[in-house]
Amino acid sequence: MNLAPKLRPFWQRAIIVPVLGMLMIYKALHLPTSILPRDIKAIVKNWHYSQFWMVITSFLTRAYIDEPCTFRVSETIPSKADVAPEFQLSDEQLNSFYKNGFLGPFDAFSPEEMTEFREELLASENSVSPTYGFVTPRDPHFDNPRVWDYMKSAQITERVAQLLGPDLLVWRSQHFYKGPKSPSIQWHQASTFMVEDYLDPAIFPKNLDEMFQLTVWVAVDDATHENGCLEFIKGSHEKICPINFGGDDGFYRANFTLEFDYNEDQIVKVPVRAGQFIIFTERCIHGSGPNTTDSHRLAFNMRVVPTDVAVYTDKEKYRSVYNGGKYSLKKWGVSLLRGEDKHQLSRVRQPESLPNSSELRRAA
Ligand SMILES: O=C(O)CCC(=O)C(=O)O
Ligand SMILES: [Fe+2]
Repeated sequence: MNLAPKLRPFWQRAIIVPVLGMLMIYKALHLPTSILPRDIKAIVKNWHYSQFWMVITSFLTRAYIDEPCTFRVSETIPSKADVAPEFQLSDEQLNSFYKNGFLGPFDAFSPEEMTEFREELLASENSVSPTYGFVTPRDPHFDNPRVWDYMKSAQITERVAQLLGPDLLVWRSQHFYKGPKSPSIQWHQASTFMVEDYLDPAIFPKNLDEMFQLTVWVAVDDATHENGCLEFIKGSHEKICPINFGGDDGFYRANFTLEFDYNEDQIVKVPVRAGQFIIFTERCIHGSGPNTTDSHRLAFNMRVVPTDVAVYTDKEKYRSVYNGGKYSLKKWGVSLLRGEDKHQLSRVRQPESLPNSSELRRAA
């Protein structure tokens, strides 16, 4: 079933809305889900009543962008891992992260390193992913050892550990090629479905109110006001907002507008130079402006969870709402980024590193 968030013709809505009404009643009556077709079962099992209610009462014009949840900010914000002094976040930085939902930029790689890496990424931009069997920006860390080595840089892992804990997994990465004169990536946020499909969550945190995942976004080109640096609505990570289907904005193939009130002074644009990174929670509303220049803006990200968060569990494939295509997860697995995985909740695939990469880095 294609549940891409778009405004459907009236006749389709007139069919889908009563069906969703029946599914909500089915859920409320705790009727057996094992007899239902897979996609229908997923909706009955995974959707909260508030998700059904919003879609039904709006006649399929509004929906939560992701699983509804609120973020509980605690009074004291301790660092969650002991790290070497050079990587230690100050109390001010820790507080700022929890207050705003993002932190950075931090230095990780030199602009010279990024120049070389940029050429490599551009050369592989249109090549078929050995992991998925088609051209996709998803998960370059499985097939490009340099990407994996960059992700494992202590500059990154030691900062993230203080926010998420000592034992960390990467479950997804992506490169972002924003071409010359290309449109914005509109405001969005995510919790557990991770804007991938609307049937199953991708990640399964034990407590939705906690910080259960972070994104690390690394600039390969300088990201500027002109070519579309990342932008955040500070403090918006408290709750997941609804979207209105339709509108002018487009996020890949979907078409929606996020519903939220904010003041202009809550918008923070974060220009960075090549080799710097930003850490943020995907719950914080973010996006990036249009690229108005004649050159590209390249970046890559990774999604990090503590080892007590399961990912995909038994899921074998998913249909990406935004990137398009059916992804077989046969060759996918979580990759240990730092510490140890005592929980072993998900399938594992440890990417290869470049030969002698850690020795090289230590020597540098
Ligand atoms: O690269 C961008 O402009 C958007 C990145 C983003 O949304 C993400 O990394 O979650
Ligand atoms: Fe995002």
